[in-house]
Amino acid sequence: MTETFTDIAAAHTRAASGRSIAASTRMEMWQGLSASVVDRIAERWQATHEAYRAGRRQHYFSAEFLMGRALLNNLLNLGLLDDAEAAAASFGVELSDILEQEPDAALGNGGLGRLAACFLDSCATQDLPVVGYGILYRYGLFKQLFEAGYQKEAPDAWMEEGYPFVIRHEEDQRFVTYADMTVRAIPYDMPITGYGTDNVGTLRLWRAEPMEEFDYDAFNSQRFTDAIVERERTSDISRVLYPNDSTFEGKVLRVRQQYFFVSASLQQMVDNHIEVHGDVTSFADYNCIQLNDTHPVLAIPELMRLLMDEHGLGWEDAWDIVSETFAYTNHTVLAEALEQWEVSIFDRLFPRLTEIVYEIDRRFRQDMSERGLDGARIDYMAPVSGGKVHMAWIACYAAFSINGVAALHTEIIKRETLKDWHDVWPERFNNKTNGVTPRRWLNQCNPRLARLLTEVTGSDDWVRDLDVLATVADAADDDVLAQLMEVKHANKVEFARWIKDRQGITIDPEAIFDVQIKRLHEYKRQLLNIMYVLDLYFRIKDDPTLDVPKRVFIFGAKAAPGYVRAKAIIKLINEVARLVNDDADVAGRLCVVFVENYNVSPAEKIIPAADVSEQISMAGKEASGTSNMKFMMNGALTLGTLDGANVEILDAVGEDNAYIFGATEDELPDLRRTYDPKQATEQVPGLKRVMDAFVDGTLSDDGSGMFHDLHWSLLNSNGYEPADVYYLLGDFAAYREARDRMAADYADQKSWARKCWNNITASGRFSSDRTIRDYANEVWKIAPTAI
Ligand code: Z15
Repeated sequence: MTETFTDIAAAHTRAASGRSIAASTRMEMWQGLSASVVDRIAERWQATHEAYRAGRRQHYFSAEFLMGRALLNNLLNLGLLDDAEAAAASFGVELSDILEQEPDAALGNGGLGRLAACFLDSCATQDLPVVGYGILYRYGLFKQLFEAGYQKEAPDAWMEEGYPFVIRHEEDQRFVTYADMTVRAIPYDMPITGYGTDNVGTLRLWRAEPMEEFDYDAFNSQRFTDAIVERERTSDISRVLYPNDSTFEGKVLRVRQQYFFVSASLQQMVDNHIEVHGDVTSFADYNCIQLNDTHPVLAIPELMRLLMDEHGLGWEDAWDIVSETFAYTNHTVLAEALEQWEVSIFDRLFPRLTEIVYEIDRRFRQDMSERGLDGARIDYMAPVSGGKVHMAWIACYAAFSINGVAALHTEIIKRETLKDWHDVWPERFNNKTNGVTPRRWLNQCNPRLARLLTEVTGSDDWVRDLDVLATVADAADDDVLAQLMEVKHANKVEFARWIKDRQGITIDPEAIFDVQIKRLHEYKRQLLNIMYVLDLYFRIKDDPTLDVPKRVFIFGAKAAPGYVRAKAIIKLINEVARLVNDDADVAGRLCVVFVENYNVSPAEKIIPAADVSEQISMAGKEASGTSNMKFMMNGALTLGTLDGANVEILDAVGEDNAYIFGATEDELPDLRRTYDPKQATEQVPGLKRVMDAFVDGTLSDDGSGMFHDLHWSLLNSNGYEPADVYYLLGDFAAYREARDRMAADYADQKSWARKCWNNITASGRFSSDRTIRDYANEVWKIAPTAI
């Protein structure tokens, strides 16, 4: 008799709990269902490894993979949802309750890490021979708590209760050597299922462990604690994800992490290549590596080392291979994100790599002077200068492809950030506009909309080919639009219930849900958003008869623990929330919600319920943005600046279907020349009142002075940056006008619904399937390989 999924899930649940199903916890049921999924795909996973083994393959190197939850995603990909429902029913619980047990795998900070996760999904769905490589952090991104409105951080021990979706492969261990220690790198593989395919991709995450379980001599000779300490020092390497997003912090442990995972991954790749193809000379014909930002750039000197020191190649032959292997993605133009390591740190940790980096530097300088570049320019571009190793410059020199992540961003790096490299090698530069996976970000998180789209298009083909939606762009009659609004309304009701449960806040589903969710950073201008909220609050206080549509302002954001001003903005938003939510004069009209501990799974609840997508970074600063695409797919309208991928969203939907405001990237330099934030404060309607509220006691920072600092930074230069660096006061009037107009437009529900439909059906080009197809065809040169 064949075993049903329920039988298998029950067996795995009992194995996890050691008890009867009736006595098992829902967490143990989650373990049981998850183990059943792994059981179900094991044979195909093996077959996929074998199918990819001998052909050309792609390797995605990233310090971050922000995976979120895995179980529901896998059930949907494998067509197991009904089976899982049946299993849960037989256990006497709701499947949704089981799914809610799963911790987020938050092995990333924000956009860059989540992009890597979307890419893996698209590679698997399109049968592409791609493996992701990263670090199995024991602690993912910190948990955010609010205490008296302040952000507090708590450790995220996400695997502590066991995690069935990673499989340890002891037999595939490698050793990574630093000047002062050697550590074991043990791979843990996560299966990446695709939608509607049998192929199963792989994410390989390395964990650091001591060479010996224990130093037994030390252990047995009264030096017990020394033996433990040594253990801890090696395991330190994969202990924690650094919580900075787009800011460089020159910590030794961080560069150890970087070397750790690239060295282990390259050793394995080279070994595999030799095993299959006999020797290392054809390595670049079969292997390509995408560097997700500069975090894995040590792979460049490390591959040189392996080819020369371990496999006997000379410099030229090794460099030929290296320069045909690597492609580099740049994700930011912010200067503070550029990785520049002290040469002394390099020297202390990896002397051989330092030698190689110096030789790369020497040859680079020679090459450039032969091309006729002047000394100052060569020194600026050199891999080593001013006592620093410049990771981006090494990447630009060695990589055959350099790409930005949205059209505008790629133009800016060509023109400014990486101009000197573009002058020398224009052919290396290309754009790959980001995308997001429609599996997680539409089909999975928004089942009501998914059903409607399947009904209108006649099949679920759109889940694998989002361009299908364009064929029904004009098919929305009044009935479809009414259904669309019903879907949105139901999602808002569900979100309201969720936030009530989670944070005790009551919100009105009839209100406009206006959302900004992303890392807290000054350039993203959450401060501008909350300033508008304050302004609107004062306008209603001044004139209670003012006709303003009901609004719920939703925020979600983590600040890097050391980013003082970002933390001040969090406190400020929480204080405005308190002011507004406690004031009976605006009750039922305005409400501010700060979703605590924003992460992938909260995003899956928030986005389907959103009406307005806030994408308000100062033009030129947000490389792409990816939440903008998720909102669009789920029928929220963009309120944004012409920045990053917003430009392409506007292009896709047309200006009647998006709300664009503010200074553009090319206007800003001129505007800045005459810009006076003090004058703006006096002259722009509403601004003075808002600015005063920072410092006149309306909002309390408990005497810390942090609100004074925010106020001060908007009005004064600190000597090396201008006042109001991110042009909040300059864009305030335009933002207010666009946001007011947008809210007024919401009243015409039918015309609003039409805009939402236009956004959804135009979102095909923002599927990461499109992005990945472009990488595969234009950079990686790999083809789908179905098992
Ligand atoms: C990060 O999340 C991003 C850029 C970085 O340089 C680092 Cl270190 C982290 C983001 C960009 O800010 C965002 O605009 C982009 O959409 C995302 O990467 C993915 O490319």
